[in-house]
Amino acid sequence: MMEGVVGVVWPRDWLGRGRTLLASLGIIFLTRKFIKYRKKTQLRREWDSVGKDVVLLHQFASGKYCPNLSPFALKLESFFRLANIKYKVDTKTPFGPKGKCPWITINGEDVADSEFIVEHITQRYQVQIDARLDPHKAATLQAVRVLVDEHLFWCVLTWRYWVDGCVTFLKSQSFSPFLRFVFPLFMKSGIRRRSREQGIGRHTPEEIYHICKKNCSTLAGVLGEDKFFGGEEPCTVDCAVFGQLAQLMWNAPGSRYEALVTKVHPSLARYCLSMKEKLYPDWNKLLKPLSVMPTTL
Ligand SMILES: N[C@@H](CCC(=O)N[C@@H](CS)C(=O)NCC(=O)O)C(=O)O
Repeated sequence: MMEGVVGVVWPRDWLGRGRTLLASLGIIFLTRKFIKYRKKTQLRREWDSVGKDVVLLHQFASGKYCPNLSPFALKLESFFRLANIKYKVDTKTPFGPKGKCPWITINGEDVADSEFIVEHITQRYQVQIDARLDPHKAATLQAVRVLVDEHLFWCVLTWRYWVDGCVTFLKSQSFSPFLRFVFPLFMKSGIRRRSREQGIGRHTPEEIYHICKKNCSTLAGVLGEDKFFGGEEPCTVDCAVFGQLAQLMWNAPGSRYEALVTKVHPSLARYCLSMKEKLYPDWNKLLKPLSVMPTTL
């Protein structure tokens, strides 16, 4: 009897065996597809349960000193707070339809890319926080936004993961011992390759620092004596600037990159503290584990 079953499942001829192998691969493929589909349906149900018109922000878990290691996630969370948009956070699925973090789900619809999300929410909720900006100021701030999101970001990313090999960065995160071990293995080579493709990775570490310093000096110049980039009150672009500068201020402890905001341009550190005070009365509660870094200027 047993032999008979074996004979059917694993026959003697190669054609029969090939058929069995093909059928097995088909079953594995379909099972994986089914598991993936079920998981997605379950997740979708969870995401939809946040309620109508509530934004679900998918992002990474908090760090020790700063609510997010992703400048773009911090940008969005700051924007939702500034614009009084109801939101909840999901840290289980940080990577969205474009393979990047952050992204959002709202009323069953997924939107990816922080800037598209800002535009989407601004339009949908008729957000008016930039209404007081004159066209010249608004245009200048857009240029500042591109500077931080597309240029400063690459300097910090390349230094954090490749040049510094994640050493300083890991001090600011509450990763598990396993993640602490594997994270640099992947990130170092991955970011090296991508930074080289982008272009910044072709510069020396000194040159990358120089570019970052120049960016910070430009930001300090634009900020001038103002409290926020938007003036007396923050505007949408402040959220992007804060998201990026917070990475230097809180996620680069003891490094010369941190010193760019705390020592070289203390007006930028004061700015970070003003944004934190304005938008995050619960800052310390968001951190994981609760640990407050002294911020003396
Ligand atoms: N343009 C995107 C950039 C998002 C982005 O680069 N996110 C990083 C985390 S800070 C990411 O997901 N990286 C993963 C990857 O590129 O594979 C946005 O504004 O949302």
